[in-house]
Amino acid sequence: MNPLDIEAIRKDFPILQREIHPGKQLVYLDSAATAQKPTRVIEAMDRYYRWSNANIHRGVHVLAEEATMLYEDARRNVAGFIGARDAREIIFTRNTTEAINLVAYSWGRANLQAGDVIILTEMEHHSNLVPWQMLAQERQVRLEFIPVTDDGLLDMEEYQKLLMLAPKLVAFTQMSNVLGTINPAGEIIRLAHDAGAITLVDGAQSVPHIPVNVVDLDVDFLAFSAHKMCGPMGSGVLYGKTALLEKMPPFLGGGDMIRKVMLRSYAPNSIPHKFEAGTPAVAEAVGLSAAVDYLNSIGMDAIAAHEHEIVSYALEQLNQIPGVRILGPDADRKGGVVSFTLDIAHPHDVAQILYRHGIAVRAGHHCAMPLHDRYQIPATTRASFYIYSTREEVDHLVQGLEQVKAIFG
Ligand code: C6P
Repeated sequence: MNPLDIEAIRKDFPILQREIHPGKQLVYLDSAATAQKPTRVIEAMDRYYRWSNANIHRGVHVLAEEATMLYEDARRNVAGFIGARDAREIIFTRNTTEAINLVAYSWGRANLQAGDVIILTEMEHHSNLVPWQMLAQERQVRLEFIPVTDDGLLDMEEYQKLLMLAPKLVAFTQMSNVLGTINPAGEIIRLAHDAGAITLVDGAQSVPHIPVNVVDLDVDFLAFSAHKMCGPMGSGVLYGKTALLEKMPPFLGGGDMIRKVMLRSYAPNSIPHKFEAGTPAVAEAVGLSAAVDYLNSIGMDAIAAHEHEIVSYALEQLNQIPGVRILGPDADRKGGVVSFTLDIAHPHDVAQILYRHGIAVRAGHHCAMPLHDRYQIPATTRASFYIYSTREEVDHLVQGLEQVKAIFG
């Protein structure tokens, strides 16, 4: 595979040219929090508002027709991107969090009773934890967790034991936002199905970075966010198999999700509209579609290969710094995320000093508190990479950490 032309790619992202301090250009190592946006996405949204803005599925004028067409084209484009057979299986949400809540409220409340078991993992983001905890409290559903090993992998033997509890649902992240671990999603799903469970994959970190095909995976629900894949904030996706979505009750009530309304009752619309109440984020769907085109023009295999190269280099370099402890597995089982601690400084202080050098990283628990508890550390500093990340940026990070050591040592 040809390596990416990173210099050309970086020119697509205006923000990367920004000087953060005099003479210090931005080194953006926080793409797991949100990715930067290429000109193509910014322009697609700008064009929509300048030229086609209208409410959709309602008007008869040309603007309404164009806006509706753009919104439904975006749905088809997203379906193609993840290999869905039918665009009706794509529900637009605000983000991954809302997509998972939709499943917990709609599927969960219609299908789960006291004593039913849901299997999650110890490495979940709060978004794939709290909605199930809320459901568990309300319905006395039992939550069980696949343990995480010391080197940041899921303990598959323990998983097989948990499956003997006949769970109704197995919900897990395909890629950890802290450890970077890429979980064996296909195998987890196959085993869950053999045990009679349905599956939900949190694809917030995987869909932007590695090829994901819902038919190959045979996953029942997949949730992800546009803003982590070069698209806008306020746009997310829930993929669901047609047979499941059709049986599920609506999530939110209001306009567009109905076929007919009487004073005391309503008849729901067909999928996907049944799950999209109210005026949707049309410009954001247009932006997401432009992001999909952008990622396709580069190729998801090439993106994954580039990030693998950068993360391998980062691990090699950071491992040479005494006092640095890196969480998670080796580069072969990891996406572009490196979370670490430094023995002599708090993660927040590390991030602050790196920022003085123009390097943007994230410090804290990264919305995965139970995972940090598992490793008995309150917080980590996290560097995360994307298509536009370079080896030189990793070198800046290493130099920045030397500065931190000089200050605290
Ligand atoms: N993680 C991070 O810095 P939303 O906020 O709904 O777009 O995505 C939630 C979410 C769900 N699952 C995983 C694995 C995630 O990483 C995230 C978002 C960001 O790690 C913001 S906390």
